[in-house]
Amino acid sequence: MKIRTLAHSKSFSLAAGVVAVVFLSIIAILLASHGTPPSLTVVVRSNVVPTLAPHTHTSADRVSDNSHGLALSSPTVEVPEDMWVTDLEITTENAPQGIIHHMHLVRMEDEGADADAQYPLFAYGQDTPTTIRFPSPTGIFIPKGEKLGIDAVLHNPIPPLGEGGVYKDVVITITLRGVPNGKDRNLPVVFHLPRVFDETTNSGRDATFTVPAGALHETFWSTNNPPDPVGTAHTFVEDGWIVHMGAHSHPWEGAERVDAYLNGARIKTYTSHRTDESIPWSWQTEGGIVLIPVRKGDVLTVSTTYSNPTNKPIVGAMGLMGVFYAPDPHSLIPPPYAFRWTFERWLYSALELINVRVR
Ligand SMILES: [Cu+2]
Repeated sequence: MKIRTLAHSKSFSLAAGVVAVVFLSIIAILLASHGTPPSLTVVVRSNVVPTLAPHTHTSADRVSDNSHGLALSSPTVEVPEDMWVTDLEITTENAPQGIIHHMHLVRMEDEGADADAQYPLFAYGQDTPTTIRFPSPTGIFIPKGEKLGIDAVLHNPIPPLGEGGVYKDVVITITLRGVPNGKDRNLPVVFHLPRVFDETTNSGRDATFTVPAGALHETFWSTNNPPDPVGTAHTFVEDGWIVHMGAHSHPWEGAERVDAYLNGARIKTYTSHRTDESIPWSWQTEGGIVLIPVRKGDVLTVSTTYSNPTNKPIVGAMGLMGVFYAPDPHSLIPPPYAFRWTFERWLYSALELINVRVR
């Protein structure tokens, strides 16, 4: 009995040792894949808004209308060295976060350029998370000397639609944290913003559409008509990964969901909820890291679903999907990713075959 126990405990301690080694290896791999801590920081601060006043907002108003939204830009910030942005953070000074309707980080090609004309490197929406982190080995690559700026619209309707206070000296900021060249980031992400909008009433930069009176779970679609200057739908020109997604809609105007589709098959759904039930305007739409393999020629579209129980149309509804895409999975990233890409692509193709086309 004694001997058996001894033998048992020996094999047990050997097994425990093996388990411990495997466990520690997994931890080490997870830590390694988490990436080098950020060592570079660039902060872009908006111009100061001396007084942000509240206003009344109805279903007949758009955020982009004069006296509703307040357009805001920033002084230009020059990036001092090549930088791989690993995470982003949006903050507000002297006002609650909810006063930002949207904020774009843009390239200012020339001093004094019209920021609104630039395609954003990143877009934040009122209901989207205030921080973003990119999975290693991806990041936003910004070369030394790049000039960055903010292109934002503040919106401060009175409750229950928004905060509606009077705020002095309001500033909004975006903080970029990252690492220099030669660290563990080598796969640059590109931002796309497929969106739903009504081509008969606007160009897509405004990106609004009308929800008819009495609409019940009505779905509105992005178009897929080339040319595609503002990304109403996106056709991928290379194999790659979608590595991060998030959505913006107007749950306070009856938005129920935003869906993304690859070649017509739904790949992602975002819904909104209040972060604080006692605060009617505290809407949050979750977003985050995803790993969705895409193939050259795949088409990404978006839809959003609204209900409008009132007898008046809602003219400023929105539905957008922010997507970070990393091209070329084979030559730049480590073999396990390439293998996974091939496997998951095969899986997606199989799923597409059996999926009921939704469009
Ligand atoms: Cu909006």
